[in-house]
Order: sequence, then structure tokens, then C-alpha cells
Amino acid sequence: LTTVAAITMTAAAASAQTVGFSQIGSESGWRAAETTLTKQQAEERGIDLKFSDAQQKQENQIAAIRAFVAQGVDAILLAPVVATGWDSALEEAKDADIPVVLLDRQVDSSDDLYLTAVGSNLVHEGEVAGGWLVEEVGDKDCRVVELQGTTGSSPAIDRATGFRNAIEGHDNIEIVRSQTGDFTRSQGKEVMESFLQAENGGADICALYAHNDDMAVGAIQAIKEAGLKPGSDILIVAIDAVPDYFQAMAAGEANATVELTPNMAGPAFDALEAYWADGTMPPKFIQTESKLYTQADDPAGEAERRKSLGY
Ligand code: GYE
Repeated sequence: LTTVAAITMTAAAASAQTVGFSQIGSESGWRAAETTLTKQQAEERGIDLKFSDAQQKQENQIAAIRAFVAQGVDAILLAPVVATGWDSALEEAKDADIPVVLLDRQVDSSDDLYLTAVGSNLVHEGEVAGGWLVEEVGDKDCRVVELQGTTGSSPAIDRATGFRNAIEGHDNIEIVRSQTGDFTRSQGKEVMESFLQAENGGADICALYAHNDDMAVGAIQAIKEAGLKPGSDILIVAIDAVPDYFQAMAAGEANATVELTPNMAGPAFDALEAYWADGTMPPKFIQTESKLYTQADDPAGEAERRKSLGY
């Protein structure tokens, strides 16, 4: 019996799958949590994960994909920093019969170049954020400034679209300034400083819409340094639902966020394990939830709960 068990174990170990993960970088707390959870999930499932941090450069991601193909990995995870320019790298993986799973962002390439994409409905997230502001301000005039995500990324494009969908027809709400903060706290602070200067020291700004919580956290610092109260002088709505943003909400310094789970790897590895086992083809898009949280939703408790989630 021992011999049979040993042989079975060896066979299982021999079939341990190797997955190459081309991660964008660690531009936000949310992205760092996604990386942590992906490594944890690989460990739990006995998957050998080869991790590559692209420092937010597409050329580094393309080089990583090519290296994974050369290594002959069993699958590739890709969080694509921007939406365009992936066809040749994805074609190389396809020619090598290596399935690619997209995480949290989309690509413009044809969907026969990847097995599936795991992520939220990014347009809907913008609509949820905009819908909250419409409810909050009613028919009061509201001049909005927008901190956009990384230029050319699908979340920046789609979250901008969704927010505009939601405020359409509400002429009292107007986006007066919009600029990328590249999803980072430091750039969110910097760009918010320029918005405040350009808008009468911030007196003419009613609300900030930030495409992620990290840029909003940076902007909150800038608003306080300008002598204004974030969360009341300037309403703040963002997306990700990370602990530091919940803490700002608990302090009354931010108002609402739309949750994005950092656990994209769970559905991704589930799809890959089914595909490896018997060729099961997953749907091309595996959608994660987008829940709105406001100050009424125990933000301090949410901050604590998420701290144990890999953030
Ligand atoms: O919102 C942000 C990260 O791709 C949707 O990327 C993701 C975004 C997320 O930088 O924090």
C-alpha cells in the first residue's frame, strides 16, 4: 500500500503545474493584495508560480510572456497594464498551446487569444460611483474633478464611461477637470493639488471622483493641506474598497467606494484546473461583484475585516 501511495504522490508531484504571472507592478494597495492572494492560492493548490513584476511597463510584460513561453509553462496569468498592443505576444502563447488568463483588466485583442478574463464590469463600477453622487447631491449644482487611472488601461477608459453614463441628464453635475493620477497615491495627491489651485483653492470643487481608492487617499492629503475638509467640503467617491480608504470613511474624510475583490486568482485557477483536467472551456469573461459601500456600512469594521484578506 505504501508503495502505491508513494507512486501516486510522485505522479501528482510530477504533474505540478507551472504558471507564469505577469503582474503590472504594485502601484496600489489593491494590486499588492491581488499579488499576495495569487501567491497564496498557488501555494495552496500546489501550483509552481513564476512571478514577474513589470514596474508598470508594457514592454516588461511582453518580455515576461515571451520568457514564460520559452520556459514552456502550463499557463500564463496576465494583468494587462494597457488595453492595446498584445496580439503578437498572445499569439506566441497560443501557438505554444499555453492558455492565458487575463486578471482585472481587459485587452483589445480577439478573445480567441486568451482562455478567459477574470474581472469586474468596469463600466458598471463607474455607473455605481456616479449613481451614488447623483443621489447624494440631488439637484444641487456640483462641479466634479476626476482622477483617472493609467492612461489607455481598460479601467481608466471604462470607469470614465460609466461615471458619465450615470450623470447624463443631471445637468447640475459637471466634470470640470479630469487628469490621470496613474492609480497611485503620490500622483493622486499631486494632481489634486493642481485641481485645488485651479479651482479657487478648492472652493469651487463639490466632489472628487477617483478611479481608485489609492489616488483618493493621496487627494485627501492634498485637500487637508489646502485647509478644506475632505468628505464634507469636497465629497469623495472612489473604487477598490481597500482598508486605508475605509479608515478615511470612518473618519468622515471620504464618502463612498465600489468594491473590487483582489481575489481574481481563485476563479482563474479554478478555470485552469478544469481546463488542464479535461479541456473544459470556461466562459470568456468571469465577472466579479461590484458592491457600493458608504459611511453607513461600518467602514471601521470593513477596514479591519479586509486587513486579514491579504492587504
Ligand atoms: O482599481 C487599481 C489598480 O486594474 C481594476 O488597477 C484594476 C485597477 C485597480 O491599480 O487599484
